[in-house]
Amino acid sequence: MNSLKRKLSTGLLVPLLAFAAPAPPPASGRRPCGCPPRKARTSFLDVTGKQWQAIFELTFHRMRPSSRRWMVESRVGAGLTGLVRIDVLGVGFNSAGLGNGVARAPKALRRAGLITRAAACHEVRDAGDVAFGKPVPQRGEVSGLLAEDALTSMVSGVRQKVETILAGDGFPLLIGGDCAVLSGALAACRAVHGSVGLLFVDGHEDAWPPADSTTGEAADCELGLALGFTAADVPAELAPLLRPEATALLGPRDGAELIEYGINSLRGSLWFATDRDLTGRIAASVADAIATIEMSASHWWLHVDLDVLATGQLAAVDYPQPGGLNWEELTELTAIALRRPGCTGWSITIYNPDLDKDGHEAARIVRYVEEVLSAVAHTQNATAP
Ligand SMILES: [Mn+2]
Repeated sequence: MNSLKRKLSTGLLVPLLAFAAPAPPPASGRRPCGCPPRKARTSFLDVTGKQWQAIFELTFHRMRPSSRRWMVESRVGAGLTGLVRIDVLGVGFNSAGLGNGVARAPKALRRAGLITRAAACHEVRDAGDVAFGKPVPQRGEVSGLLAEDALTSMVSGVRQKVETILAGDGFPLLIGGDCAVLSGALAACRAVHGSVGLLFVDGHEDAWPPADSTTGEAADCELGLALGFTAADVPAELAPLLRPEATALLGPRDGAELIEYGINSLRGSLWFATDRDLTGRIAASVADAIATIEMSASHWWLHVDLDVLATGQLAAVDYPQPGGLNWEELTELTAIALRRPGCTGWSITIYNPDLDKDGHEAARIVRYVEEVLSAVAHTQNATAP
């Protein structure tokens, strides 16, 4: 990159055809013909600056198998392929209304070297922590949600910080806390990009109506609320903002529990694959999920609840279940997602340092982040001109 920059006259925007990557298979019959689309990624490099400024991804669809007419789809995105700076934002929020458990994760992961290890393969800035009101572990009378005031101030705080990061061309990496942090991230994306999609990777569906939740934790409910599937009288910060056709669920395995409690599953309402559905076909499944999301949303968020992993892979979570993915599968899945220009931010939630006295689980999570970023950086190096 540096030698390239030296060769180029400064002050010019130089279009560079980066590569032509094999495209994922068409996800539906909306394509003009059955032949595989061709993709090219064009980048404009500001040689006076330090970073790639934008990535334009072009997809060419032939109208008919032998036709000379092509339909061109273009998409502008940042994504990690854009060599943008990663801004790490801690959100030590525990939906149980407590200051311990998952609330301590950002501190524990920083202590385990998250920032420095991630910075080994990418430009990384520590954007600090989101401040929010003191949680009180009581359920709201109207919403049924625990620690409602702290929850709404946390969601607003995340939204503001993520909006600032996105407006500054950074790539937000949110470290929870639990899944309630997602509400603020989605709101920020929608405010900045106009609409938002979601690749939701979680051992649970997180779509309990708050009043029916046995715990009252917002982290049981955030996806159902974001989709507007659960009719609930909740604060404006948790209003629906996500369309089901722009949402994909990977790895949920709490179907039996939902049946037991009479809670509607999201299966059948949107793109959905349990841990078993994903076994042996991670790459194809993720490509299909993303292709589906991108039919409806040019920008989408990647949410990773670490309880998508099997307990044997990560035990430091509050709600373990049988089954689950292994680290290699989660790493592969995450790297595929982060290579997409439409991926606009990433959250990692649910690690509980109180269940990890010697810190070995924190070290493994940091290694996961490092391996993912290394895989993404490797793609960049292999494809950069
Ligand atoms: Mn979750």
